Amino acid sequence: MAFQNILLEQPEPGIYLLTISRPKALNALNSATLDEIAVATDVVAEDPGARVLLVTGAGEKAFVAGADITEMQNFTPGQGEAFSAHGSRAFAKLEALPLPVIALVNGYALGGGCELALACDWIIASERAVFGQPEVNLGVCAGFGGTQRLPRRIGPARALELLCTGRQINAEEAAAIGVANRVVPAAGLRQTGLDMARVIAGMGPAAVRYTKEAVRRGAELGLAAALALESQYFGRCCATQDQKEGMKAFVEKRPPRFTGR
Ligand code: DAK
Repeated sequence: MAFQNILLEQPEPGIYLLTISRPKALNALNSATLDEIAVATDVVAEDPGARVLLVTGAGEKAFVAGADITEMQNFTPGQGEAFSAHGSRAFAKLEALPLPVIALVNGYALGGGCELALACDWIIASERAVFGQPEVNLGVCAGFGGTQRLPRRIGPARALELLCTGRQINAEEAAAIGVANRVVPAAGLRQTGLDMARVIAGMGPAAVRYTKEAVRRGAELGLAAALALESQYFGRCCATQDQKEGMKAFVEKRPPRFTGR
């Protein structure tokens, strides 16, 4: 598929790599890029063989340096709200994919870039990564989910500090407060992502899918309802051939051969 602002590749069976690529603007997200992210997400969603999606930025400097400031500068209130909703829809699609979505943050992840990373299930940061929500310095609040996903990830007090000061943090601090899961050398970022994706792609696909759904949907519920949901998904896993195969393989002391059925 021909995209202008992103690349969608399949480096290995079941593993997709989405790269935001607008080098002249440090991969900033304009409307066209948001549309392409949504289309690429649909492509992954429609592939029954898809197991993991990795999301990264092209080049050495930026993951995504934010929403496109040149596009936003003369927005009317109506255009601003529509743009925010546009980004939120694209990111919600990504978040709702029935497979793990991992952000490989290779450089600046500011504003909408930080929000894109937060819409992914977890983040691996290169040691050169910089995270921040500098929107208040541009006279706007975060508009692609930052006021909601950042506090859910790191708690309201830490999130409010970053959102209200616009302070940028390095990879080490991002990992210490739970924005990123881990920090790796810049040269090893892609390989770390691929290695992790390969591990996940080797697991029972339905088990991984229900795990994500249980965590995501459960977070919206009270504990009792969330535990009931988990039991339901556990039961559904027991309807798969892969559950029989996984447990038989354990008993027979051999690696499982999952088929996705
Ligand atoms: N948008 C457009 N162009 C950008 C950009 C951005 N976010 N970030 C960088 N660029 C462009 C620069 O203008 C420059 O273009 P030329 O001058 O070469 O034509 C080129 O990328 C290289 O950038 P620099 O020359 O500035 O590179 P430096 O190494 O000196 O600095 C930097 C790198 C990342 C520190 C700096 O570029 C920077 O501060 N960029 C802006 C970061 C930022 O503020 N990001 C947050 C954007 S605001 C909402 C909807 C959405 C949002 C909010 C509300 N509603 C509708 C309510 C989201 C907002 C944001 O994300």
